[in-house]
Amino acid sequence: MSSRREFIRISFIGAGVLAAGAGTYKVFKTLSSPEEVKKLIVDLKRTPTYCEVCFWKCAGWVYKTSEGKIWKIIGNDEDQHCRGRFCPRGTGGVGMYYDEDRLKTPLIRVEDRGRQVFREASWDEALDLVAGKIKEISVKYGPESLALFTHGSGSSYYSTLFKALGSENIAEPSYAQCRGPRDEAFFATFGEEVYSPEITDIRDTKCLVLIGSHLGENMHNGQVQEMSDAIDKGATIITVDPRFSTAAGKSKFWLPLKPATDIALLLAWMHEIIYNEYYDKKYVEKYCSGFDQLKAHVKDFTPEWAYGITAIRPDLIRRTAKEMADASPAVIVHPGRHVTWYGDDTQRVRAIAILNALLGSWGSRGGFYRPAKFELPAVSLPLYKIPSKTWSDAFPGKYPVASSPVSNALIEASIPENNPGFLIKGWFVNGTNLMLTIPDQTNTLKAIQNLELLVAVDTMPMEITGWADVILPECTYLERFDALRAAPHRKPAIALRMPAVEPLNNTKPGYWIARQLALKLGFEDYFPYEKLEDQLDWQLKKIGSSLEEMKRIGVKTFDRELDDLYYTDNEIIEFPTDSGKIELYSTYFEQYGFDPLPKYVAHEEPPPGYYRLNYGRAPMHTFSRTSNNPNLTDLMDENTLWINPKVAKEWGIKTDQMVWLRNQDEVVSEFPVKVRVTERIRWDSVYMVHGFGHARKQMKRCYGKGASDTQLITKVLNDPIMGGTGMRGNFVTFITEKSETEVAS
Ligand SMILES: Nc1nc2c(c(=O)[nH]1)N[C@H]1C(S)=C(S)[C@@H](COP(=O)(O)OP(=O)(O)OC[C@H]3O[C@@H](n4cnc5c(=O)[nH]c(N)nc54)[C@H](O)[C@@H]3O)O[C@H]1N2
Ligand SMILES: Nc1nc2c(c(=O)[nH]1)N[C@H]1C(S)=C(S)[C@@H](COP(=O)(O)OP(=O)(O)OC[C@H]3O[C@@H](n4cnc5c(=O)[nH]c(N)nc54)[C@H](O)[C@@H]3O)O[C@H]1N2
Ligand code: SF4
Ligand SMILES: [Mo]
Repeated sequence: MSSRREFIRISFIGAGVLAAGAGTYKVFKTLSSPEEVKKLIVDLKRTPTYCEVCFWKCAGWVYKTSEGKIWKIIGNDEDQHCRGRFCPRGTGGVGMYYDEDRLKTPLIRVEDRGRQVFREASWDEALDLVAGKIKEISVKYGPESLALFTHGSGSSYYSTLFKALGSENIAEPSYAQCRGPRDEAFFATFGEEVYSPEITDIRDTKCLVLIGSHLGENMHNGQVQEMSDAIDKGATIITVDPRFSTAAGKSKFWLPLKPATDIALLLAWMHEIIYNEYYDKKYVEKYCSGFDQLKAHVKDFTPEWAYGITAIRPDLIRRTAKEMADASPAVIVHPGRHVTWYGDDTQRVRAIAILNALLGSWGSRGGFYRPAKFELPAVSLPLYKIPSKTWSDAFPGKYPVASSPVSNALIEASIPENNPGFLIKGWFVNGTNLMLTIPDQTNTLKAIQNLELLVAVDTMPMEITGWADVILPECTYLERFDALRAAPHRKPAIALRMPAVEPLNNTKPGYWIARQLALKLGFEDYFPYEKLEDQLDWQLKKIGSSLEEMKRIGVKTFDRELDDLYYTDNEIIEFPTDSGKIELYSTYFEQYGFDPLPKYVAHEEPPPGYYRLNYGRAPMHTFSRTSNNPNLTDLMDENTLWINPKVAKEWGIKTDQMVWLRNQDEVVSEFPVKVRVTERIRWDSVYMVHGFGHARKQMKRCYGKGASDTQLITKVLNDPIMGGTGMRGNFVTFITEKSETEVAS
């Protein structure tokens, strides 16, 4: 098979609530959109949007008061992503607009990096400076020495600009810090990935297996609502998590495995399912290749073998394997989303993909459905220059299966000591707070210090902006048009985002910023529309709609071309893999020198007195982006450190006590964090919610609140297959008292 890098198959066809943990439920209930509220406000002026508080991109309505102030955002009933209800974060998105600490005007650094002193500038001056520097770097070192780090809706505009410049160094943290291993693992197995929103048919499932996916805290809206429905309909939930997550509280089986041992459990499940002949024989015979090799491979991986590794009792492994088999094919072993944990993540998710194939869930009702995506007409642009070097030439041969640029590889390529094939000299950072997003902060700073240009486009004075030479303030999603949302789902659909209000202060939409830079750089042909809304109207008219119509309805859903949400009995399917089959044995990985079948390899354990640093999500926050949001800080204004009672007793630590953390590399948390003593975490780990411990005083509400997991993730377990940054191999110990000088430093 040709590498996915050259060949990404677009395989789309044709054009709640989790009543989990009382806390989650209550928040969702009070903040979402009860019918009474909807009735009350239906006559008021409303504008459509899709949410930018996370990447589920729920479509909703923004309502304003009679004075024209944004009052409330609620879900659009027509939208498959949210089914008429927003999650607490989406509802609280209004706070992004009202946050008084927002960036207000372009800023230019006046002192060296590290001394965060800026002066205000006009857009013209700031953009002239950026365009001039981009041109200079591009001429001096070649356009490949420029890298774009980007996340969120604006990505497409800056990507166009970069491709016009001749650089394909365009990385999103949602690949190598998030779902990259999963995408490559499913691609190797089925020739297809699981997309976003995931194509999990949770609505109709009889058994949902969550391996570290903490739905209910991970508040991906549609999935959480469908999970709640499935539970109501009697589905079995099996949660594998060393922590008693909200989802574990809703599960028939909670398997509190020893961290980092999932592959052993997955192999034992395969053993049970194959050797008891629980697997879907017809499906496997018809669609899969490599069964005999898999059978031989898992021969010795008995539940007893796995017990010694995972601490999950053999009878529990057997019962849960049977439970999955009984539900087959209406069973989902969830692929997860943030899967960059231990460096063997692609192989772990491969094991998950194989298990789904054995159970016949791929293409089955209650398993994985076939997505449909609306293909919008594209504006024709001049051809892009073919770059002479791309990100993979920086370290030839590294991460051969990565199908998207690896953000951390671009950072490595910005450090001369690493002897990259070419050196990156300028970063353009849009909508990603790299300092809290990429592990090993010292390394990121080292890279930054070698740059000749760092531009940050953001809405808030986040950590990354402090290191920028030029800060460009974007207006929030509530104040701008963006590209039409056309994400895959059961039915093809499109959604419109338009401004509910004028941009506050001197902020501008992403499209405008990218286009102005393009004009200054001589690439106006790539941005043929002065205003994005004119382009949207052109696209919409081509498909028989219009901007006017979309302003009225917000979301337009289309029928599928064929009635083929699931495979049918007589269907002959050629999977886009080498063999045309679902590859239980991956010839694709083998070809690149990686294990064709997943293996369990033991990971390092915490040294005495240290605990594995575990992290995750809270229902009312998204990463670091919401920590200063006035509405959401009202609900949760700091993270806490979960400690098992046994450990707390050993250390004499009590709930609400403040502690600092020191990791295996002697890094001490900048701020103390409040302890929560709870049985819900194993004795060998501690847990905190990601996104807190902000160090910028400009963000008054969140400065110094809680601790930053990222600061303590100095050891990165790189996935050799696709470059993912495994972040769960860090160990911390407690500092219960710090001298005043230590605290001040
Ligand atoms: N330690 C640790 N690291 C992680 C994770 C973790 O759990 N722990 N999670 C990983 C995962 S799964 C992911 S997907 C990534 C997420 O990584 P990021 O997307 O970088 O996460 P955020 O911290 O939310 O940073 C978003 C930035 O965008 C800005 N922003 C918000 N809205 C807009 C907008 O409309 N326009 C612009 N221009 N900027 C905007 C915010 O102010 C913020 O600075 O992080 C990864 N890194
Ligand atoms: N509220 C909210 N929801 C979000 C987000 C958000 O910021 N806020 N971000 C969204 C994004 S981009 C992503 S990628 C997802 C991420 O969310 P998910 O993909 O669901 O989860 P992870 O962050 O990978 O995993 C967190 C869980 O893994 C468990 N865990 C830790 N170590 C192990 C282990 O060794 N084995 C097993 N089996 N489990 C382990 C933790 O205890 C925790 O419960 O969330 C999405 N949803
Ligand atoms: S899940 Fe919540 S935060 Fe994410 S897009 Fe939907 S409403 Fe917004
Ligand atoms: Mo993510």
